[in-house]
Amino acid sequence: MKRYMISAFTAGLLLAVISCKTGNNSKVKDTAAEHVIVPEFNADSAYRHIQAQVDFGPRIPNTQAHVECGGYLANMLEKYGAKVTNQYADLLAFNGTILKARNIIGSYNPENKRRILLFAHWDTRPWSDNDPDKKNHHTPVLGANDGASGAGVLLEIARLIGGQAPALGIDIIFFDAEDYGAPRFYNGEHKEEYWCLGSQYWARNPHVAGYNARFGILLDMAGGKNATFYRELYSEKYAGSINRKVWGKAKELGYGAFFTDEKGAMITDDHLFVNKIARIPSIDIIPNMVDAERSSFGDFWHTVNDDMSGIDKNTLKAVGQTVLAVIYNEK
Ligand code: AHN
Ligand code: ZN
Repeated sequence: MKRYMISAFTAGLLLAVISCKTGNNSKVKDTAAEHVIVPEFNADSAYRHIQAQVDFGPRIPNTQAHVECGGYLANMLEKYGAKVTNQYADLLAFNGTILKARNIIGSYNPENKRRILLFAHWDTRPWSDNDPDKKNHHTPVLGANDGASGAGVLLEIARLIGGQAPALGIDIIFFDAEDYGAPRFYNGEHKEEYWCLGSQYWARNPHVAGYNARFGILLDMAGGKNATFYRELYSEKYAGSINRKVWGKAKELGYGAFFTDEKGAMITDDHLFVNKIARIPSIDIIPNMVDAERSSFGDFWHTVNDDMSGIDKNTLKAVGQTVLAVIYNEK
């Protein structure tokens, strides 16, 4: 009887220890469930996606290189597990040219109503009209940074989403015909609506009826050496809290030198039309230098020098990792 009581006592003690342990374990599990795992952005992979686009040559609407690069971007999104929608449209440029445009949309978890929109333009400018040498003004821009960088970073993000889905549905859009705005040497009207033709078209004709997203992030020229990202002013106006979220996350990750906590310029870009027409609060990550002498975006901008030598993997990493951390932390 005594022996039985002792073993009952031991068993009780053992149970207490076990339950105590289980208690601890479940506590650990709870915190683990709250802690999201953000994938590691691979800047080498993003760089290769930029190189691949540049290797097609300038991606000007109505050219063979443009058709081929569009195929590449759509194939990569598909390879990385996105549901791909191609939006083809004839868009009217400032000079009467009809542009055979193609917006390329990659959707993850399309049935999820809670969504984030990531976008970049993929076309390149037909004129280097900001080049210091006037004889280059009719030479197309190669667009390593102005065009390929944003799409390259987003393709790397697509690869990672394909491997590990975040809580929200994600749409990645490569907008066409962003950079066909009237050149400086054009004597006619210069309207802001001559820029961003692809995003204006999509905002009026979303790929899904009644499309909405919690917010949008545009990457434009987000891969250059010594890039500094100021909080762009249309972004502040339409989506100030998203600016704060992104700049805060960048600082937390140690990328505060790229994402300086200061206001920048007001820039007509794809996010303006996503804000105004589609009414999705959207920001622009763009290196807008407020007091720069010749160009507010850097010396490469709309010149014949926008090639791979201006691309910096450190910038790609800072931008890519920050955007990933933001989207994986949304619930
Ligand atoms: C203007 O220069 C008005 N907007 C700049 C938009 C742009 C051109 N982004 C890349 N290329
Ligand atoms: Zn441009």
